[in-house]
Amino acid sequence: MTKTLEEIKSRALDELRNLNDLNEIEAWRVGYLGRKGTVTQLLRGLSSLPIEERREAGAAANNLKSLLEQALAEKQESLRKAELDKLVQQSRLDVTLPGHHVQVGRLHPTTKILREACAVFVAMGFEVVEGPEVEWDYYNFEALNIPRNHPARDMWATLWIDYQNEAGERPMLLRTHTSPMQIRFMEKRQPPIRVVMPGKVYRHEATDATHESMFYQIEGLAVDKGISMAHLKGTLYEFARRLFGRDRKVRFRCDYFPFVEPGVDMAIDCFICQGKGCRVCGDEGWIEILGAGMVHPDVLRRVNYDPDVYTGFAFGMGLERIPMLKYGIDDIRLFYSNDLRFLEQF
Ligand code: YSA
Repeated sequence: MTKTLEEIKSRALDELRNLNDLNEIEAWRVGYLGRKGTVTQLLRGLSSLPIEERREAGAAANNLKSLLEQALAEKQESLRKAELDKLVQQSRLDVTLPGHHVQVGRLHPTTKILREACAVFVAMGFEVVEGPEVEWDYYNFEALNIPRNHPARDMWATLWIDYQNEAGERPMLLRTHTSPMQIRFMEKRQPPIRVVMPGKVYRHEATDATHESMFYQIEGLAVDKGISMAHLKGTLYEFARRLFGRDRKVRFRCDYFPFVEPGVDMAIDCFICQGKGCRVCGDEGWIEILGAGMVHPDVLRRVNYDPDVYTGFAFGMGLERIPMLKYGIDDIRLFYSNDLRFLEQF
């Protein structure tokens, strides 16, 4: 019996030493220590031995069982550790590998020019204020001398909000210009006023090289005693000089807006054709950047300012047209088509 146990022991330990895989080890366990395993069978067979041999053989067989169980536990542990070491080795940070390229964002060209333009006005003593893009008919039209059914409404192809009041009217819209901010600001403040009010505006119109259906405007307003057309022209000339440089030409022409009297528009000579006429300027040689004028006395009265005491000038400029003129961008639609090849140039 002792000889058999010694043979089993050395065979089992030899086999176990050469195993390197958890599945093989499990098969080894079943073969020796499982329900029908060699050692288990041996223990079961003890009952057939004579009583005097049984005790000694039983102790020896149980010792063998414990020894094999311990050898098994150590082997499993060392294999698990080896596997873990392998995993750690594989996932170790290799600082010599090339890194991932992180794309750095930048400001959109509209944001840049908006900040640049506002900074010029701030340097001239204007403050900066923003307002709502969804607007009431009253502020966008009525308070600006453009009542319902006034033909001037056709100048601003309007996107109306699908909301009806009790009278069955649709009084809400996406603002077509930043001019409603003139009224909102004057309702809240008293002269002297010097303010610029930038923001998005929306028009239901076909797009082309110089027209978008969503674009930015900067509204300007100055109200005080003794403000004249000379202040308007001086301010806008200075703005153009600071943004475009001394060499660009500026043109003022009479224009009509119901909320000013007199009204003008201001244009800069076309950067592409130098005033000769091309696709971008529509063969005019000039690109209009803003409408302006002296605030109409009725508008002043509407916000309870006395037009015999106060006068004011106002302007509304298309923001995207400024970088177009400054950097020679020949299509306004590039600004909002999210093409990185364009955006990365700024
Ligand atoms: C006029 C007098 C004032 O006292 C104050 C403001 C104004 C401007 C008026 N509110 C207005 O919106 N006039 S406008 O329709 O001629 O637009 C002003 C400027 O916005 C234009 O000169 C042009 O530069 C730009 N613009 C107009 N439609 C555009 C556009 N830019 C891009 N896409 C469009 N569809």
